[in-house]
Amino acid sequence: LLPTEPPPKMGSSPVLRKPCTVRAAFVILTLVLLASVVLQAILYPWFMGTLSDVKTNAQLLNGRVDNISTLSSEVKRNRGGVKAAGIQVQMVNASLDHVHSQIRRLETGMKAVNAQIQMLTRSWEEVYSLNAQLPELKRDLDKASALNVKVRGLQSSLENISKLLKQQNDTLQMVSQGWKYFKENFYYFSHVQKTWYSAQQFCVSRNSQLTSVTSDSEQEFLYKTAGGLFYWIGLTKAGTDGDWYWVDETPFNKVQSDRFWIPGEPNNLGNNEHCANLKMSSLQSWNDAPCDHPFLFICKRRYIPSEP
Ligand SMILES: [Ca+2]
Repeated sequence: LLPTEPPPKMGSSPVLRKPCTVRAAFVILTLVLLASVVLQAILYPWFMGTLSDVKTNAQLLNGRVDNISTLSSEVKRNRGGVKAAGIQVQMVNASLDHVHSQIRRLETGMKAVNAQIQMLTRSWEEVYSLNAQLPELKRDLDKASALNVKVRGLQSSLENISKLLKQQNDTLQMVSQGWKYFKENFYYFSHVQKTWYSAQQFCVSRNSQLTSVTSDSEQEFLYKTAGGLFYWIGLTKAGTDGDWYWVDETPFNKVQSDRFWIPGEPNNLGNNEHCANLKMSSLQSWNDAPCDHPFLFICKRRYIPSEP
């Protein structure tokens, strides 16, 4: 703040110039001091005001710095929060992926369910269609049942026809061998004469017996076929004084058989007539005769249909 010393004036002597210089310096110094005081009086308030402003600004700056620090710590805290939030976001993303996969699975399931529903719908339509056809099917079934009954009837008829044919075939075979058929029995009228016992043996060898007679019709058939010739029948006595019996084990009915004897027979002539024979061509045609007498004879075999 001190003014620079003015340069020395040229052309004066150093002795004359010395008091002037001191005064000038004194004046200048005084001026300077005054100027300094004035300046201080003027500048000091301004300087203090400026200093106060600087302090205020410094306080503001401090406050801002504090704010910045606070913000920084908050930023740090927020960073932790952001990290946690990042982890949460990752977890949420993972959950979302899981949910998406669940949704995809559900979609697949829904497609399968839809396919099943369509299939069931088609099946139901088929069932409905079949249901509509039921009355017609029932009518067809009724017809089939009726036909089945007819078929069974025809089958039964065929079986009967088959039995009859078999019977006829058996009859024809027997007839071709000389047997005669009458009311479910075959009869063989011999062409040679034998004693009663030999005749019975012959019949047995042909799977038959000397004939029994159990009805008028059978008696009529026999005597008419015999034609008046003598034929042994299967009636004989148990011992010389025993009862008459049929050799084929048919029970002998003495009362009903009386009408088949020739009147006056059996007379057991010579106490030697123990076998019976046809002698007359009539219902009353039986006679007792000696068993060892040779006569024609009649064998009888019951017709038993053979299995087809
Ligand atoms: Ca006699």
